[in-house]
Amino acid sequence: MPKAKPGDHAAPSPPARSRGRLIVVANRLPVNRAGAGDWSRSPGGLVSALEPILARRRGVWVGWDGGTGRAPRPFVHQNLSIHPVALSARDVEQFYNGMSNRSLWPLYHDAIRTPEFHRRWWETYQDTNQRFARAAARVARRGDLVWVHDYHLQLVPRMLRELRPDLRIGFFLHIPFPPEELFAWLPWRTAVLKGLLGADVVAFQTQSSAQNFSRMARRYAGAEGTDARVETGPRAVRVRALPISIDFQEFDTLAADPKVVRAAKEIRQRLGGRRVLLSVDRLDYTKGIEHRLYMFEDLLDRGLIGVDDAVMVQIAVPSREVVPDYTQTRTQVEHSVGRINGAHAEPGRVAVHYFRRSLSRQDLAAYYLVADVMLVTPLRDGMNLVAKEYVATRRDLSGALVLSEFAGAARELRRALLVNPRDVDGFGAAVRQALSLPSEDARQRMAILRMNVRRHDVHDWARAFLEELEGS
Ligand code: GDG
Repeated sequence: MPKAKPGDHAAPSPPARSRGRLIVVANRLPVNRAGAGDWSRSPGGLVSALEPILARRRGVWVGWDGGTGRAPRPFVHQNLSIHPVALSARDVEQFYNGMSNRSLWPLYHDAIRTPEFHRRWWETYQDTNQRFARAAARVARRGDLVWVHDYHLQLVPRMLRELRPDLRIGFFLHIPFPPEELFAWLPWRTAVLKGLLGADVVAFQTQSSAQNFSRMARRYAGAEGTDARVETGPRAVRVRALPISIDFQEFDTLAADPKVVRAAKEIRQRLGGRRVLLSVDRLDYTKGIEHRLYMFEDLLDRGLIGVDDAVMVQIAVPSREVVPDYTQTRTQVEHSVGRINGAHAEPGRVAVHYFRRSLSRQDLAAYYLVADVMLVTPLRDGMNLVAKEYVATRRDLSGALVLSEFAGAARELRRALLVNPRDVDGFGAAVRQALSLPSEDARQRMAILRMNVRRHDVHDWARAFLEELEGS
């Protein structure tokens, strides 16, 4: 299948005024309530990815405000038109925590935890998707482009097309699309495929996700065609692999900010000048935090690493805490950290620093600067922006990235030290190699990694997607 490379789409864009608006439909709004009637931009993968594009194009965002009361009336926040969709407590339970995060999320991530399927969750998923589709149909004007995001809203493209056949509709899945062995489990697989096939363009993080989708569409939804173009009746749907990226410039600039540099120096001193192994993840079972701790513990137990030389810093951002698998993961992680420190810490020298909190963007960049080795080792991940952010902050070309083969990012960041996080020996060996990489080798690797991310930044990604959509 021809892979659309974001870098191939560098042609000058037509002036903004000649185009319609861009309507983003996503589960969450890009703003959080910061007090009575006050809103602030919220951090997170999708928001950081789309912010720069929406700033350059008249943008509308349709999404949930995170509450369970009546939805606030539409409003404008920093030039972005916000259209909140209301969810009831029952919707949050069944559509969000249930169908989205206990059925689809684990199923699409290799069934690392067993997905549960309940008809009542599915019914609420359909109703809620219908509500998002209606909201988008109300807001959209003729000529606007609609860009629907992620696994929560897979039925929206078809529902929206039924309401508004005049619109161009695109869909991007941020998480992996699973192979048949897993996708076939889904009791509502045909409905999900037909939902997605309502779009003009359906795009994924990787080639294999795109292929999985096309195959499933042919097998279970009566579609015909190739991997790159599937036809349902008279309509053709473009299927693409368009890996998401970051705002390289933002992180590159942040890394040179004197405040960030000062903060990094202070963190390094506080860590006792030891070599730093860093990880930053949502506290999610897909991120492989337990496997990583196990690998580190194994190196300590075998005396291959000592607390005088190295320290591991795990920043874990609280996530989906009402879902039982997440509570369990947290307990396991905290148990492991306690066990490792119990066995290996010395006065003034812990083996693992564990921070369960979210950091400001500046502090995050400061930690990236401190990290001699960055460990990004999910068991399965659509892309993983943290890996790209780390690379973007390494202006002096120092540092090493240890990256899981199971992150979408591994397809592009080939010069990272790639590992299978379940292979404790291989993983440990890669970490030791990262700690002792000759500086010229490390610099060459980092230079190439930085070039990859600089060339394929979030602007290229969005431009590539919108060009596909406009040309469809
Ligand atoms: C999904 C897919 C895909 C993290 N900690 C803090 C913080 N972050 C920011 C990071 C990064 C984002 O959150 C996390 O993005 P990831 O890509 O790592 O992961 P998911 O949340 O699982 O996102 C994933 C992504 O969608 C985009 O398509 O890559 O595969 O699972 O930007 O910097 N930000 C701040 N403080 C923190 O403590 N401010």
